[in-house]
Amino acid sequence: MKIYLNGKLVEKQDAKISVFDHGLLYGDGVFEGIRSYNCLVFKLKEHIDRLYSSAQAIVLKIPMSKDGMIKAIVTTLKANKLRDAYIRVVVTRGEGDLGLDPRKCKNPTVFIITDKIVLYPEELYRNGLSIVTVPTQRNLPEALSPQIKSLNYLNNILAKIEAINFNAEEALMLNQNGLVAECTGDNVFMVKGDCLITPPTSIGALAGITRQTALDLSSKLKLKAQEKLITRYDLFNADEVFLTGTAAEIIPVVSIDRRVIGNGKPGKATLNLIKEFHKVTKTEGVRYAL
Ligand code: PXG
Repeated sequence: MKIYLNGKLVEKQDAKISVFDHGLLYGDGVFEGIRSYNCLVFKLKEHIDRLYSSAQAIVLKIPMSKDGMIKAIVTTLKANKLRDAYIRVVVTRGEGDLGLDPRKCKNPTVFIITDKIVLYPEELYRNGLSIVTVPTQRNLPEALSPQIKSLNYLNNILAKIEAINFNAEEALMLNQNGLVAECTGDNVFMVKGDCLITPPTSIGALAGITRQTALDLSSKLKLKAQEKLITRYDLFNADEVFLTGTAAEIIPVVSIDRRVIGNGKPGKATLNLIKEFHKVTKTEGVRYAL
């Protein structure tokens, strides 16, 4: 497996970075998770724009242009002969000393890993996920913007541990006001009547790219898309609930806190949305040849 590391393709065993890299010492860096489907990189421009916005927000200058980054991603995919891939792009502050001061880090570290994707097991797409509300709240947006896809995912990892401890697949995270924010690596949606509802990003949810795709597809499903504050009460009374994310795509939720959602089976709107989503991933994206 070839890894892109600071301008070169290297073998996996040679893809090493310094223990003084601030990405490791302080979680000082940003990342993106992207997918390619049959040689089409899905929403590549959107992911690259978000990566550069995350970097801008932490005053990190990515040492290459957006076009250069796109070329590096495609080069890595080709080198690994991957038609379908999960692409992880990481930019760290780089090597510094044992102090927070980012001025000591002269060269950001850039690496790109392309690998086969491990999805949730197929039966969960057919039967739906069970999720639980966890005690760990989403980071306060006033303290650290949830729009920054930073290398510090401890907030989400603690939530994931709590979900696993309760034998659930995913954690439903609330914000400081008890409002539904998102899951640990996915946005949350509900269907009620003819409305497709997701919380606004201002309450502490990432502006997910799959989330936006689902909102864009709502009219095809004759659903009215709404960004609205939602509580657990709303989810318990929803017809359908599902999650969206680059890794999970669109996955139905059939139980929350061991309470059955809707009729306990993946709903019609969710299943139709999954179909429409697959159509988009088959036809849209940045094409590369192997
Ligand atoms: N919320 C959070 C907190 C995320 O990290 C999403 C929502 C979904 O966004 P996209 O743009 O992917 O639709 C994410 C996505 C993974 C993984 O490998 C995914 C994410 C982060 C870390 C790991 O499953 N992010």
